[in-house]
Amino acid sequence: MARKPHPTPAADTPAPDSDKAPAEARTDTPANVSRDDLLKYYREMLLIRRFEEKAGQLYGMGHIGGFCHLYIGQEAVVVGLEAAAKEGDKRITSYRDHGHMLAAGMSARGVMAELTGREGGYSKGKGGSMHMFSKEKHFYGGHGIVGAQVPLGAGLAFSDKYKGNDNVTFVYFGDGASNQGQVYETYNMAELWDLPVVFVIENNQYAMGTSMKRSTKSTTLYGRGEAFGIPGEQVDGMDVLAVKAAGEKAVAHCRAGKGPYILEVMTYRYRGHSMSDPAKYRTREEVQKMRDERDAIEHVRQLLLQGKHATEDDLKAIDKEIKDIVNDSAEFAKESPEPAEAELWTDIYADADV
Ligand SMILES: Cc1ncc(C[n+]2csc(CCOP(=O)(O)OP(=O)(O)O)c2C)c(N)n1
Ligand SMILES: [Mg+2]
Repeated sequence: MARKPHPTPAADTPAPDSDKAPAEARTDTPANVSRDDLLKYYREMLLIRRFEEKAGQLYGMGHIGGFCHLYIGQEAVVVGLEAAAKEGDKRITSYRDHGHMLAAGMSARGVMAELTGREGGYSKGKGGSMHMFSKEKHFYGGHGIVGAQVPLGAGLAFSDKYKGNDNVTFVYFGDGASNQGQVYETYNMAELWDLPVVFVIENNQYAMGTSMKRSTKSTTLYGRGEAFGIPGEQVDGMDVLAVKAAGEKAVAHCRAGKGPYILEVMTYRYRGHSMSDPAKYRTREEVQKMRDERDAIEHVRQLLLQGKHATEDDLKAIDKEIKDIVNDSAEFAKESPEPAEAELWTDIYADADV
C-alpha cells in the first residue's frame, strides 16, 4: 500500500529535460570515439535522467519514503568515468547514488524497488536510497554520512593493492565533503601507500543550500592534492567525452602503480539538494541557463545528429526504449512486496571479503 504523499517539493525545476537545443552546440567528436560509443553514452545518461525523473514522481506520490537525492544534471560524470573503467574496478559514493548504480550496470528494477522499500530491492527493501550495494558490480554504497565513503574507498583500494591485482577504486564525493578533515587524512595515507584510487570530486557548486563561494576560500579543489604529492586536474563535467578522457589518464596513473589521482569534475545539479529543498539559494535563471547551454545529454544528441551518426527517429526509438525500462522498473517496484517482519533479524552482519 502506498504511504501518505509528501508535500510537493517547492521551487524545484519542473521543465522537461533535454528537449531544447543548446545556445552553443559543442560539436567536436574526437577521432577515437565511435558512433557506438556515443550511442552508448547517450543511452546511459538518458537512463539515469529518466530514472531520476520517475523517482521524483514516485516520491511525490508517496511511494518513496525518507530521503531522495536526485542526480539530474550530473549524468556525464559517472557515465564518462565508467567508460574509463574495466571489470574488477570498484566504486563508492555518497547518498546521491542512483546514477552511479545504474552506470555500474545494476538493474533499474533492483534500484527502484529499493527506493520504494520493497523485497525486490538491492537491500531487500531495508536500505532505501542511500544504502544499496552490489558486490557483483563492485558497488560499495551509497553513504549518508558526508565524506565517510572517502576513507572507506581508500580501504577498498588497499585491498586490491594487497592482493596484487591492477584494479582501481573510484571514490566519488562532493565539493562540500571535500572541506572535511578525513579527506586529507585519506589523501596522505593513499599517497604514502601508492593506493590505486581515483578521487572524484563532483563539484556541483553547492553543498545543500551553501554555495562554494560562501563556504570555501580556495576553490581549486583538485589543487589541494599538491600538498600530499597527488596529481590532479579539473574537468568539464558537462562533457562526457572530456570526463572519459580525463578518467583514462587518471586510471592509467593508478594502474601503473603511481598512487592516487584527483579529478575535480565541474558539474551542476538541476534539482534541489533533496526532494525537500526549497531552493532559495539560487535563481531559476541560473538553473535554466545550465540546462539550455550546458546540458550533457543534449551535447551528445547534437554530436550524434550533426555527425550524421543517428537520425531524429533513431533517437526517438532510444528514448522509447529507455522510457520502457524505467516504467517497467516503477511497475516492478510498486508490485514487489514489502519485506517480511522476520527480515529484521537478517543481514545484520556480513563477512568482509572484498
Ligand atoms: C557528517 C555530515 N554532516 C552533515 C550532513 C548533512 N549533509 C547532507 S548532504 C550535505 C551537503 C554535502 O554537499 P556536497 O558534498 O557538495 O555533495 P552534494 O550533495 O552536492 O552531492 C550535508 C551538509 C551529513 N549527512 N553528514
Ligand atoms: Mg556539492
